[in-house]
Amino acid sequence: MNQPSATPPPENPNPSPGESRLGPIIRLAEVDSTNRYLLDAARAGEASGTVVVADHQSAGRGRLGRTWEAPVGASLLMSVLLRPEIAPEITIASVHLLTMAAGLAMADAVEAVAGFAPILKWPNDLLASDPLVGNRKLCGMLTESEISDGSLRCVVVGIGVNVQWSDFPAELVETATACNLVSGRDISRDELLNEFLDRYSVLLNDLNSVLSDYRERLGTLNTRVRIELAGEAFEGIAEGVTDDGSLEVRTDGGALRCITAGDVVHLRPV
Ligand code: BT5
Repeated sequence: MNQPSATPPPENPNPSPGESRLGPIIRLAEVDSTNRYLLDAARAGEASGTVVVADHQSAGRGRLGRTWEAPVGASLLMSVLLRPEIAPEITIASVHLLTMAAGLAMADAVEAVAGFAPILKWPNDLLASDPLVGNRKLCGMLTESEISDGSLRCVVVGIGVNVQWSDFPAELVETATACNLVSGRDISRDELLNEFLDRYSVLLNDLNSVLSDYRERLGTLNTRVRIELAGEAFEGIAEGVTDDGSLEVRTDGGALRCITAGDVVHLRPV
């Protein structure tokens, strides 16, 4: 692995007292996983707010043991370390707000930098809609928490966004897209990173409206969905998101099911 280089955050240089500030930014040419790197750094005492960005991951982590794949320079690959002091109202039960806030901040950052508004998909994806091929995955998020003695020690929010990529491997060619493909021009990972960090800092300072903003903007709601759980799949209408972040789905039989973890496929709006 190359030596990391740390740069102070260019954004939000004069935060008010009590206001959170993200940074420094540790830049790595190559790492197995920015989440793994930052979780280990957190155990060794790394400060809250530290951001890790890599040009390439050899073992990028997805949810449920899956992987995040991207060639060198194609995805913005980043993780943010948050300790409770940066967002004091966060508890083990409300960590999902940090991921929802990251999704909102990244959707706005993509719109500012690439000129299109991604669709938020439960639990933590951004999709880009293409009139010819439908919705494709632009961004995935993986939040990992460290808990000891029943207390939340730290949270690492990991985000992968396809920024500048045209030649997808066979396994992603029908499901993934990238900012440059949707906007039709080159997009800078650094610009997207800075726009994201500015917005995320603001949301972290006031998480009160995150859940309602997320509900309002979640493309999954009022959509016919297929829910894929371990060993089971069913269809229904996504009707709501509970305060603890679960997805409420009305099945075709009329029951309301609460999904805490699983995969969702957007079928069509209702
Ligand atoms: C996710 O998991 O979408 C979470 C991805 C988080 C990646 C970031 S990168 C920086 C940070 N450090 C890490 O180690 N991870 C985080 P999931 O919902 O399980 O989706 C994974 C699935 O998405 C894979 O099984 C593939 O089908 C697909 N996939 C993999 N790479 C992709 C890509 N670049 N673009 C679109 N889809 C991809």
